Amino acid sequence: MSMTGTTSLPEPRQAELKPLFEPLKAGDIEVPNRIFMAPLTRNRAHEDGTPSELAIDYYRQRASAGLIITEASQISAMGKGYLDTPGIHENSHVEGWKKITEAVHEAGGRIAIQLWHVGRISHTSLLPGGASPLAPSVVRAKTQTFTKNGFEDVSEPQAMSLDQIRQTIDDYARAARLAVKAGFDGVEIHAANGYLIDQFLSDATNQRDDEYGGAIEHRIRFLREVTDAVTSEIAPGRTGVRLSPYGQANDMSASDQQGTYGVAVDVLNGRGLSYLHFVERFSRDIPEDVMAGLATLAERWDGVFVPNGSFNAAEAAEWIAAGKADAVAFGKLFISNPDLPARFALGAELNEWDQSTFYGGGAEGYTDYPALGDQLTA
Ligand code: 8OZ
Repeated sequence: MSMTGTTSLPEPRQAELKPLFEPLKAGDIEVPNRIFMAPLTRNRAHEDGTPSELAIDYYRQRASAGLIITEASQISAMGKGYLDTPGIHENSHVEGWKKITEAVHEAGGRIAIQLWHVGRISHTSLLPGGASPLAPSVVRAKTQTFTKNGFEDVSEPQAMSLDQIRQTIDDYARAARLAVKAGFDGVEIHAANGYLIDQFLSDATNQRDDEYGGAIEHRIRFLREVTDAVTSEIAPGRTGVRLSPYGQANDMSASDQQGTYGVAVDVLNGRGLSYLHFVERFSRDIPEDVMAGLATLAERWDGVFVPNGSFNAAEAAEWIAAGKADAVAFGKLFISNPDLPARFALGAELNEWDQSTFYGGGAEGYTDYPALGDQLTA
């Protein structure tokens, strides 16, 4: 048996790591530790968007996380941008996810689903009827996505009509409703990394002149209405939001990062949301002034704050002890270490990850990373 669940976590051997193992109330979600599993795209779902059977084991193995945030899951067929990502818009998806939430709960864990619409980061071959991707404006990203033919340039998007915007907001509400039906403890609104919501926030990708574009007070409208729609279906205290201020993923930029994301934080404040999640850095060499800008934005937030990006255990504990974070989300380390919290507590060696099995494939590099218990009995 792998070490999973919440009761089997050993006492941390290093006193400095204790802050990681304090329980926390993230809105309405009570978590036993501050070690969150970051959302991780793995491209192993069935073609119709139903999560694979393997995903049941994958998430169950990681149930000792304070909170699991699932891989990004499209809220509609038009929200899909890569091959074999899961959805949360059909009953078959609900049935697939139900098996996963039950397995995680049985193992003593908590799991929230990340609600995703890729916007312009897609390809006509992935969309119903070969449609063009949806976006605030016709601004094509200089980036690629993964299709049946391998890596391909993303397609030129169409500018969303007001009807398409309304429909998409309804799709977010339906996804939240289906998430509740599937037994999730919460949802995370993916407003980061240059996907649809982020595309509305940035003045580089949003060139609309209606009430959804122009000044930041208008560009923020889509995030606000999505958040309203989601929290009309699931408690705000069970809704987290992920942002990536200063992020450059998917050809993103914005002329005024501090102003843009400051208003985003303001719009999310005062709602009693579960948490705010920042993608802080994809690598460790982020300039000091960017880190300072991110810290200023985090200070502006009135609730539970969860940074993510290349943290190790000591750093994460330090941030929590210093009041700079309430929990920390770990990505790649959770890919290769299903029992990451136990390993942190014991000061055990960490498995290295294999980047070649991150996206697509089967059990290899997915469900076959050993937990400590497995190694002892192997
Ligand atoms: C890696 C590959 C494909 C998508 C993100 C959902 O960056 C993603 C993603 C990551 O937020």
